Amino acid sequence: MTTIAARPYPYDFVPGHTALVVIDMQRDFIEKGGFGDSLGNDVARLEAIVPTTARLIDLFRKRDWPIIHTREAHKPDLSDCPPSKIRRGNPGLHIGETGAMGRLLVAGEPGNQIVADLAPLDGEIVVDKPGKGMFWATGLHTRLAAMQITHLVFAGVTTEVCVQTSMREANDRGYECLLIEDATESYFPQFKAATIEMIIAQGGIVGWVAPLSALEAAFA
Ligand code: C5J
Repeated sequence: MTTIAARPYPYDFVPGHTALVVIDMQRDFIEKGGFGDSLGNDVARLEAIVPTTARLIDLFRKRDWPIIHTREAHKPDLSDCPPSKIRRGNPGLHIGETGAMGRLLVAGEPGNQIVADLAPLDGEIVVDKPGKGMFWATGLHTRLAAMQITHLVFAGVTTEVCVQTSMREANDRGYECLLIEDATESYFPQFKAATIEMIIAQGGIVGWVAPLSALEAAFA
């Protein structure tokens, strides 16, 4: 076990039982012409965390620790996308409609791929999730249990939507969760700040938060 300097108090990292989860670092959220951009967001905010996230992935890769990449992705016939989800958002472009990088949030489309600098390697787990949370309709809990994973380190976008939802789902399933605060981002800085405060409130009601430097220092 290795102790990581974190808030609200040190996090016990257990090598062999810890996986990295990189949430939705896909072109649809990070690049111009994708879903996030179509909603009128400044995607440069999210692109800025790519180098930190790459360092975090590298830390896990060098030690052969498990890495899970998620994508928010729907089947081409949208049978896994509730009409309520399709209806919301930008009145111009909805999930399944065609943007500059193909159909928005549809599996297999160019915009649905993880950005080139963070592309998964063979052997890493890639999970297509139809929901905001990574456990809904993915079977991931069963896979993690089979790998004897009890601890999850989180990165990715957006902090208050898919990262927070996934972390809360994981917390309810008994995982000890650590969010790397400079490897996650939101289109809205105030939402990221509020999410971090919510996670660590009341003795870590959802989990822990630390900068990447704390992880790197612990495993230097
Ligand atoms: C959103 C996500 N924001 N990955 N998805 O719709 O956070």
